[in-house]
Amino acid sequence: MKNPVYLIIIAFIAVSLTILGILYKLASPDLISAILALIIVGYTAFMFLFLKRNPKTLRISLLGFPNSGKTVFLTVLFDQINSRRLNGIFFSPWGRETNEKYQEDLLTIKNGAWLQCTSADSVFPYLIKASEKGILGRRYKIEVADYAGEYTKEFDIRSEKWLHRTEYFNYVTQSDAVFLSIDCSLLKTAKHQNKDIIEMQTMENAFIVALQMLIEEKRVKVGKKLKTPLAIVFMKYDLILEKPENLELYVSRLTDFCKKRCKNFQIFAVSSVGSIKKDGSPPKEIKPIGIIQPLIWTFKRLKS
Ligand SMILES: Nc1nc2c(ncn2[C@@H]2O[C@H](COP(=O)(O)OP(=O)(O)OP(=O)(O)O)[C@@H](O)[C@H]2O)c(=O)[nH]1
Ligand SMILES: [Mg+2]
Repeated sequence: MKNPVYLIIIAFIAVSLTILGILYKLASPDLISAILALIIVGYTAFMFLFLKRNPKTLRISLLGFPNSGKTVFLTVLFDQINSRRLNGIFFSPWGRETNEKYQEDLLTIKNGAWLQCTSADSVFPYLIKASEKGILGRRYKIEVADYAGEYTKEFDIRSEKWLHRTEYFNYVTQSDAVFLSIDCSLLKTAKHQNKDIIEMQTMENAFIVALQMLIEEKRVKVGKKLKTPLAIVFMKYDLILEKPENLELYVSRLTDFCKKRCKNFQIFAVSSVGSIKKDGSPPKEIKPIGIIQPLIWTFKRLKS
């Protein structure tokens, strides 16, 4: 029992029961009832403060092939949610490491350069603090780890890493919500270029396998749907002139699977930076499109 709060609760109950035992012998029933009421009030107030102080942890896994835009997405997302009240919830990045990491990366992008691809041995856990309004409001700690896109190979049947049950596998199958990141630049060329058509199919297959594993791990019964919120996030939406509602047609096998097997499923079109420069570098001024919506939608479902 590592948490001292539990020890305090047990000690509190033990002392209360001892006092009650003594009083039972010495005092009148009215006095005992009054003391019992006081103990219950004290215990409730303590539990209330305990729940408020200890945030509930929610884990969102962000899956996406290399170069699909995950790290840029997290960087700009953290800048956008910083100290903002959205739908009655106060969001902010949590802790020094998270703040330093996203601010450093944001500066790189603002200075006109993209980020280096995430290396396979450097997983970074981005943390968000979310606090509900009001005296009964709870606090949440939301974790989104940024793994290198290379890891998605664990869900690619043609890869030698197929179903290697590493920590990434656990990260995906034990998460409370899932974001699937799809690169719109592939959609743009997929109609014409064989290489991109193959990459799209590989990606769809890998995502379907990952979802099957999640469904298995969450022990979803036959005929029932997965409750875990699932957001398909089309990244780099600035590159494509499609209506958001048409995007799912590019990955219809994946979206058909999600409609059939997932209860909470939504598609989002996101551009982390807005229109980029002609030479492919980040814009002078970052103007994200739809970047906070996946988080707000997911958080709402996780709370309910
Ligand atoms: N047009 C456009 N391009 C973007 C955007 N975000 C990222 N990119 C491009 O996508 C590239 C990859 O972005 P990252 O965020 O580093 O990709 P990643 O998914 O983290 O990749 P790995 O770390 O290799 O898994 C960037 O270098 C940019 O060229 C965006 O909002 N719009
Ligand atoms: Mg990355």
